[in-house]
Amino acid sequence: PMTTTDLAVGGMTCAACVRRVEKKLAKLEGVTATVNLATGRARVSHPPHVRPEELVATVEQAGYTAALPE
Ligand code: 9UX
Repeated sequence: PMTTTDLAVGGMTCAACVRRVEKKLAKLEGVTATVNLATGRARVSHPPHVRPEELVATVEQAGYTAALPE
């Protein structure tokens, strides 16, 4: 059973940014992500043991900002 977490991602300005974020998240075991450039949101499917804070840190390591939306 997967968990879905949405992230607010900042600093993306083009389609290549979107792919960078998606690919960085997909390096985590069992994680897939779809990023919406227009809304600045990433919808992430992941195993329950992958914590949202790890997803945030991963996006930040790709050079973008990330936060858990209100
Ligand atoms: Mo194009 Mo997105 O240079 O950083 S990849 S703006």
